[in-house]
Amino acid sequence: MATSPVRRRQALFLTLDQNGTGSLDWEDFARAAEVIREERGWSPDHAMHQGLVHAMREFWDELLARVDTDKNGRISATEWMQFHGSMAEEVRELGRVPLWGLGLLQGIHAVLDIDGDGTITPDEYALWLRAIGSSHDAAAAFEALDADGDGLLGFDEIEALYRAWLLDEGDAAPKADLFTGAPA
Ligand SMILES: [Ca+2]
Ligand SMILES: [Ca+2]
Ligand SMILES: [Ca+2]
Repeated sequence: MATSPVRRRQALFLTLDQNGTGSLDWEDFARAAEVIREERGWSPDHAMHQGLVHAMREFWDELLARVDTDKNGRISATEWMQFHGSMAEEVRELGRVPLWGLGLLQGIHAVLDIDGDGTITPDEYALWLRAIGSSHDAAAAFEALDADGDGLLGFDEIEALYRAWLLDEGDAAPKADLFTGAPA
């Protein structure tokens, strides 16, 4: 059962809305950061925790600037679906993520790179999935996502995986959902 891009976008929204308010807000990301902090045993003032919160905050601010069209500080399901629809159009036309979207991609990479060393390991990916409350098999998803099989996700891979997440369907659909780890 292959997933469609629209379903993936909807599923990610529901997964990220951790506090179940029907919209995305900073609290959803702050919760994820807390889960990671507790699992890692970091104190609130630990440099890695602060670095991760900073990365999440930057990503969230960029997301709000791009997606929160009514400027109420929250992202509704409608805003979310409209944003991804227009991003998909642009990526399809250009064959790559437009320059203005690279900040968002860097933000995604920085959030998944939990220790901030520039690469995403299977362990970091598994922690991300737990932090957003996803119970999918992280190891299987990572193996499907790591196209060159070097055991890491680099920025170039994230860009390609994001394009596939955004656009590909049918037989070309990604074998695993980049953000939620769901199998195709
Ligand atoms: Ca809004
Ligand atoms: Ca890392
Ligand atoms: Ca890789």
